[in-house]
Amino acid sequence: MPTLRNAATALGLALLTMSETQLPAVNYDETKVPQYTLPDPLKMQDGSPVKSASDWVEKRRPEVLNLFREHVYGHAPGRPEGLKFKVTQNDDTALGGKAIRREVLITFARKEETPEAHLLIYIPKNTDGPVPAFLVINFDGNHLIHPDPAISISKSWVRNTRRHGITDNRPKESNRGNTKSIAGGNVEKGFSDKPGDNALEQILSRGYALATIYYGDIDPDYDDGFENGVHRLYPKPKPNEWGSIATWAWGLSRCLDYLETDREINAKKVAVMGHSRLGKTALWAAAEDERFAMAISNNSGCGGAALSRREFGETVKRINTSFPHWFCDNFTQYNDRINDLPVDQHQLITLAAPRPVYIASATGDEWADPKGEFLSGLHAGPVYGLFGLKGVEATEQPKPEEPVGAHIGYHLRTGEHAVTAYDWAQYLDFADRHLK
Ligand code: GTR
Repeated sequence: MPTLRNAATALGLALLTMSETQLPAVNYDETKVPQYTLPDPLKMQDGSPVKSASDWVEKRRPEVLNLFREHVYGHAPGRPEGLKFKVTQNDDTALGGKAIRREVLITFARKEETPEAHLLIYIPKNTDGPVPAFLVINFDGNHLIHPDPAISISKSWVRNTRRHGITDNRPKESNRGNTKSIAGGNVEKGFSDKPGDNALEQILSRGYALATIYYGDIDPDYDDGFENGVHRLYPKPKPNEWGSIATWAWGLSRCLDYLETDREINAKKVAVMGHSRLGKTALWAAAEDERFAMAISNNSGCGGAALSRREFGETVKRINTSFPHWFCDNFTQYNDRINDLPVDQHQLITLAAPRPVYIASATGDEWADPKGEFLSGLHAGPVYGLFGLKGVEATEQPKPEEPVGAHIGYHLRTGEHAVTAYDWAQYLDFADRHLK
């Protein structure tokens, strides 16, 4: 009954707009950040201290992971029984002979209504043995990442019409090659229109493979009552079960399941990367799945790298109001009492430990609280210390274009909410230090 549904959606939007107008004004004033105390990463819930790496691995990490599942992102199922991979394209003459292009059809279940997800992979040629890889979850479709005419166009659509005023971002031929940064975002500085000047070709020339998937191939991005995407293969989520971020992260683990079977990829050296809501997703994917060797968060903000207790820029209340489907329902309990949330986002970073993690902010992205993103990295440091590793190696947020960090990388870039050539240059250098 399409008309009834449309009416319900319109009513939903009207209600949403009403509740958004009742939200407190956004704070961008550092002097108005409330006093807060962060949960101590090195203290068990019963108050006992975490003294060693094995205390962390055996006791505290599982405890923190469970708190995030229960209160923030929701518990997700494991690898589904009917998961299948089919290589649908394999061309070793891609990009003028420089790369192998492969497409893999992932089906999540044996049921007929399973969504079809397409993992796109480029592998550099003439390498000695399996290569490390970036797994990037993209915003608008695989075919946007490069003008290569052979990249298939997805039939899915995320319908995330609330993003930056975009009303129709349905994957279509006319936007082929539009996203030079792979990850997506509305502004991408530093790449030109010259052939080869895009993140994909830089990644390949540095000896890495790229695997990428459109998030709409996993689950749509609107409050649909979890009736679509992979959610429809499972019972309706309970208040402590997977919202969309956990679902997209789960999809990334399924991509890694495939990469483990690909002989040209070193699946023990896969960095998971995403921008904005998909940066939140990349961090949660690395938390849930320790097979990921590295995580990269580009401008992930609230519910990603930024500390929630600072309530600077986007707050938990706002994010739960604008995007009620992203987190588990339990998270809404903290809308007006953030200090009762048993975790804060620095602990999301600790869940990557001892693996390297990179957090990137932008000066013009106050909504994502750049300082709060840095502080998360800073306060995750003690957990890396348990492993004898160094974190951000700075006590103050660095100036723009001054990247810092050993096992927790951080930079603040001049400019807007986007993934730029500068950002990718830092990720590649960081990966060279840790994955090669
Ligand atoms: C914003 C949202 C942010 C961020 C961003 C994006 O509207 O408030 O949390 O995720 O979208 O994903 O582009």
